[in-house]
Amino acid sequence: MKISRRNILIGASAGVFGSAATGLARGQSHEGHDMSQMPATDMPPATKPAIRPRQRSGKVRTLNGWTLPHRMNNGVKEFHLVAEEFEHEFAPGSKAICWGYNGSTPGPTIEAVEGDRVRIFVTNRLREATTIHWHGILLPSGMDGVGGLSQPQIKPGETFVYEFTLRQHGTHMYHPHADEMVQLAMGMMGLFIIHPKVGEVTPVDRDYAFILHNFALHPGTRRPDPSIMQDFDLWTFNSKTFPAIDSMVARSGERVRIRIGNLSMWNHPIHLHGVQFDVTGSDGGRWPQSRWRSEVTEIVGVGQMRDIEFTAVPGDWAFHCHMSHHTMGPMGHDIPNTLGVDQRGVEAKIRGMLPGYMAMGEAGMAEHQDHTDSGHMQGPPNTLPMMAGKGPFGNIEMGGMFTTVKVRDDLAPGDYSDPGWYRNPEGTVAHRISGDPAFGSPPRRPR
Ligand SMILES: [Cu+2]
Repeated sequence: MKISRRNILIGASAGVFGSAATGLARGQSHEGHDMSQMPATDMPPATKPAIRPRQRSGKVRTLNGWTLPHRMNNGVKEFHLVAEEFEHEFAPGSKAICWGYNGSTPGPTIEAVEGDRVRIFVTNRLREATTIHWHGILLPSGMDGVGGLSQPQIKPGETFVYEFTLRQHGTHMYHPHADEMVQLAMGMMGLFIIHPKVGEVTPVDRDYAFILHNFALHPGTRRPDPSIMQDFDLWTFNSKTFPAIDSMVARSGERVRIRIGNLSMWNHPIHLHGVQFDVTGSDGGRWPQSRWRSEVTEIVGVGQMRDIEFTAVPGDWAFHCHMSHHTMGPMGHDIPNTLGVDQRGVEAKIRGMLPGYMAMGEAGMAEHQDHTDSGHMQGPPNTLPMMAGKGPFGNIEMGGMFTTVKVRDDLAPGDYSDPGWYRNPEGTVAHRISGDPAFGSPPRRPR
């Protein structure tokens, strides 16, 4: 295996999940009980709830995530989710104590097929009550998971069982409907994907999925702040920020679907370069082709799901939220605007008191990445730089809801490994032809 940053990341998270598993084995209340005495429906699917495997399974590729294994029990698909606390890394340099399921935020993706009967055990290992709402899924009222309304809360230490038959297909989510503001802000969410029973008219070759979210992790703190309503500093795809978000790879000509859910506190206009994509589905399932829309940006509103599909064309293509503050990492809010301000005098004075102080921002903010990358300017502990990521031509200057779609002619079908940077055909890259600001005679609007 080639050693890459991504491999190292996966290795690091395996360590985290490994210790979570140890904790589970110790604390499982049913461990050591004689399970043969219990009625089948009360029996959890495994003595230990699943933790993230190294090899991902399932037809959907959950960005930076994984699919929850199930077991069959008399024709019923059984899953086991555990609500719990663990340490999560947003990107190297920023970790927090988060809440989620089975050791991860988002929790593992549940995948099933229309017509399946599913039984889902939910164990609460938090210190407060929770429930799970199956967002967008058609089911009996008592299985809807709204604490107090459709069921009693699941108290700490308890396991509840949900059971229903899937009567639809589409891209769905699960999340708590108990102390929602806190539990969502801490990272509790997951994808629930239901494949159609009969195959799809236009099949897809690659099927990616992720959830948009936001976290408020104040400098130097270890837990997201649930009271923040707007000024978030971590804008995430599946609880990761660029450059820690996986690239989505495909072979030229393949049909790619990206399923996007939104459980954040903002709507996000999601933009893909290089193609016009079709918006083909939502929690309402895959739409009839007559309803597909050709777009390059699609707003995914809070609580909504959108599926987009396109035919892959070779290149490295940016894929990001179009709200520019959402593609950048933690930044000071309400800072003075230094654009156009000559700060040399101030800098000299402050340097007298604070050696190494450096004024910045007179011409723009892009210099920020050079300062933070080189290490001579460092943010407070446990914060990420606002701009990060290196490409083949230099700094990418992004840090939040940003990743790339990498399409190659020579990628084998089913190969998801990162192919490196695109090698542009000769003569197809923008390049410098002058270094003179007075170059040429461009027309200017007369004043
Ligand atoms: Cu956004």
